[in-house]
Amino acid sequence: MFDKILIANRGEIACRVIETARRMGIATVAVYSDADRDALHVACADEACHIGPAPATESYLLGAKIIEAARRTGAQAVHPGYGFLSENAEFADACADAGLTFIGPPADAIRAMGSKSEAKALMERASVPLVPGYHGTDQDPALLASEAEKIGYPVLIKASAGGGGKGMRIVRSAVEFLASLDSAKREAASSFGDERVLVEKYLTAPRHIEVQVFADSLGNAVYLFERDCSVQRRHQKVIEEAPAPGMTEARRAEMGEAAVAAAQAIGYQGAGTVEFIAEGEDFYFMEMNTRLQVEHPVTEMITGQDLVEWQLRVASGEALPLSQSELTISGHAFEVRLYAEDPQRDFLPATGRLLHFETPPQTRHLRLDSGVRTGDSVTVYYDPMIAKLIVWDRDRASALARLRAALAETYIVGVTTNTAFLAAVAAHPAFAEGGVDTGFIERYARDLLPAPEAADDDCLALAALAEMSAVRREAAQGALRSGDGGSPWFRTDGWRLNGETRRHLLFQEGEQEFVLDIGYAPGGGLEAAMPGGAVMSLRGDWQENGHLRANLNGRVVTARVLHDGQDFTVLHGGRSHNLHLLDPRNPDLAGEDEGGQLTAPMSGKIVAVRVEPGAAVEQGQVLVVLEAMKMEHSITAAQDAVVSRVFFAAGDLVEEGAELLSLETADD
Ligand code: MV4
Repeated sequence: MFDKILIANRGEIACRVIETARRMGIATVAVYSDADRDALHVACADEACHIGPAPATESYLLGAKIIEAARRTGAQAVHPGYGFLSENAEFADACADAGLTFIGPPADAIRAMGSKSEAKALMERASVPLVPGYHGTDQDPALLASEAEKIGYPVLIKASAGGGGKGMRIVRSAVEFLASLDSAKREAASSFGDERVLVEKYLTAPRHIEVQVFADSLGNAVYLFERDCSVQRRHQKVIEEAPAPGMTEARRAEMGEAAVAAAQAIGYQGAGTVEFIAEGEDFYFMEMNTRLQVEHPVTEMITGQDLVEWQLRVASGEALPLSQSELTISGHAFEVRLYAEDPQRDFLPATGRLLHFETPPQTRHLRLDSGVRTGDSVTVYYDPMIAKLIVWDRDRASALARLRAALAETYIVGVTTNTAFLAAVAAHPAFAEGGVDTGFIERYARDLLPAPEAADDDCLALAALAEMSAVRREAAQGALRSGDGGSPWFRTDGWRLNGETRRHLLFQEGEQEFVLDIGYAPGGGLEAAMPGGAVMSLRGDWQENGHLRANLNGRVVTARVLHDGQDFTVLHGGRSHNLHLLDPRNPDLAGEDEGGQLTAPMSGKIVAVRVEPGAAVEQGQVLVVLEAMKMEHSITAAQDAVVSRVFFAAGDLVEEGAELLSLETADD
């Protein structure tokens, strides 16, 4: 076994690998960019090497820097995690050339699965079931059209070099074929530098079922059963589970054996995933991922195995820890990916500092794989995944109940997240039924993306209690400092020296405003007239753990209220509300004129700056094009103006709210 390994990754997967290495007594070396000096993965490792500036192309994607770091620290092997260099055959070769073990498959196995059409040809020879279609080298459009006719419409044109949905075109009838072929070829050429395509029967409502495989260097190979990852949004997985709902023992063995055959056909070693799409009784090979995947924890939960430990054993030349007959499934597991993104704004990635990050405590039923902690920032430089929440229980229904409960007790403040969206998916009756297909999210988008609910009376009452108790505490501290123990501030009946026994509290949330009229009640506690007219009696105490335990009209409610100056975040009932208290003595400049500058509406990359300083622009004219989450957004002039300064250029990464350019308008 290795004495020391280097982890060529960051975030949760780097932490995950370090954890197993530590348990096995293997020393760890982390690598980090400028943006990750204080990151959790650096703190967890025994040693760490700086490898460059924040952009991944200048740090985590630079194989030479990573190999140099391994040399310098005496690491014997490199774990690539997922993403970055994990499926880069040249990097795997470079590791071998430097005398380092790449903890992953042989470079040639990565290459064999890199091309879709070559992979299909290999799989065909290994008798792995393929979607009916054409994946030959002759690319004559007339031939492709006649193949489409043979397959029968609808068909799907895919880029041979592609993956992940890029360059795909659905063709519903023969009249559309040649036009779709042209556009698929153009996209394939620009995305992959290779315009070759293949044509397949298009399955309209498939499920995504993938099989975990493992092979060692001694010729053994096993499957660790399947994961169902059908709940996806634009090819991004949202919830994964194991085992797949409705899977029979016979089908499981059939798919598992096909997956093992696929791995053996390319001389595979290490952890791999064979992806299938399944419809009805049929399943077909899609692609093979030659890495440990994000969703591997659900497999670990149902098999009781540590897949990183398996990877380390196999890479160091040991045999697989278990044979096929020794592997069994116990219970059911779900994983959700908590992302910094805004479901209300087309899931645009969000950035910011995690002011508060809270999940229920980890138990054998709940696992949290995270690469960040409270106080860390989510930046534009890397994938915005915050953590993975994984639950396990004896059966699917119990595990799903645990997932819902865990999401209801997950509170993240400081960055917008998909937590409420995940909770809506987990709560959906069609998902509870099990066995949804890849169209689930689109089909139920209306249920899953409800308009955000306004703060209700309970939420406002909790914020008001926090404000009133803060005022009382400040006053009490003032009295203590002045040694005036008999100060009327200590009285709880609301008597006030300045006679201010009632207050109007004006809370703002987004565009909405809420006014409460609150005061001390004659019998003790507080009484508030709520915005809708209801009257509530309120009492509350802060508990040791920072929770506010309140009594609202006789109901006992426990919530977390984070209070920072005029800003209150109320975390209650699985929802989070940000309320801003308008201070009557120091009113904010509401409706401040921001005409003089133009800021980035979201974090992303500048694709083009269409104007120069001095340019006169018209209302509606495109000034800057910003790319975020693989989509382009045009930023236009709100009124006629002259550009005075431009702060960024094409290729720059910008954070949400960054000033892009300054404008002079006629009335300035
Ligand atoms: C398909 C398909 C239907 N029929 N192939 C999407 C990305 C790539 N991994 C393969 N994909 C698909 N290939 C045929 N012949 C539907 C998809 C597909 C999909 C597959 C798995 C999970 C989610 C998906 C979402 C949309 C489309």
